[in-house]
Amino acid sequence: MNVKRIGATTASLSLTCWAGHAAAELGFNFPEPAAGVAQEIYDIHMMTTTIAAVLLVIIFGFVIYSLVYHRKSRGYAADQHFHESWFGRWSWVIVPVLVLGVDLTIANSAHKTLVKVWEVPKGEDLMDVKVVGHQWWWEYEYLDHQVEVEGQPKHVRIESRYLPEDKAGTDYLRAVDNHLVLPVGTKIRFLHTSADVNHAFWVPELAVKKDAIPGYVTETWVDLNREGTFRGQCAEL
Ligand SMILES: [Cu+2]
Repeated sequence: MNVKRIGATTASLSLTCWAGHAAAELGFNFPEPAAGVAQEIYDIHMMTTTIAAVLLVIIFGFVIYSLVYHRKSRGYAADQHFHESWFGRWSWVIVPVLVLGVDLTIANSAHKTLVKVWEVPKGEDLMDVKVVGHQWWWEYEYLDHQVEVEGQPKHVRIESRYLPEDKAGTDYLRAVDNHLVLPVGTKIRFLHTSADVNHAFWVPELAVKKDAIPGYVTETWVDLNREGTFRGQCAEL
């Protein structure tokens, strides 16, 4: 049995089982990622958004320019011979090829990352954490590892319940009493299941969202790369 001492570099998860306030944190963009794969997903999102924004400006610029400078009231008539020109013929090939090129650029990097999301890495150092959904709280258990969290009594099982409004303040329904503490720089596998109804384990900073279904075990994994407190919510329904 491996002993894992969790000391200086830790991240803690505060996950409530309450979907009612899923929009509690309304930011302009996705939250700053806290794991390697989450960073890749974020980068693809930024690349896609940038490509879409550039295309939007070019195409709208072209449309607006045409509307202003080539309007009927200025004496312009629709081109009846466009299809007879070289560009008129080949534009039906060139434009779809360019569009496909953009699509495949996005799809290629998205596919590589999707494989990483899907395939849980194997290895001795992989740390297993069982995550059980309950109405209305989460239960965590460190499997295979004795976990010693600095400054806390030694434990392997954590019951995590959301704090009442007077204690949680602005983080009401996002703050919990007991956090799940995890090491930075270690690959962690979450094994999800449920004790009652369907739940969904969701932590935006880790780009992890997975159904927790009674009688089934589903899995996700993360490789945390920075410290912090990351708040999640049950995303079922
Ligand atoms: Cu739930």
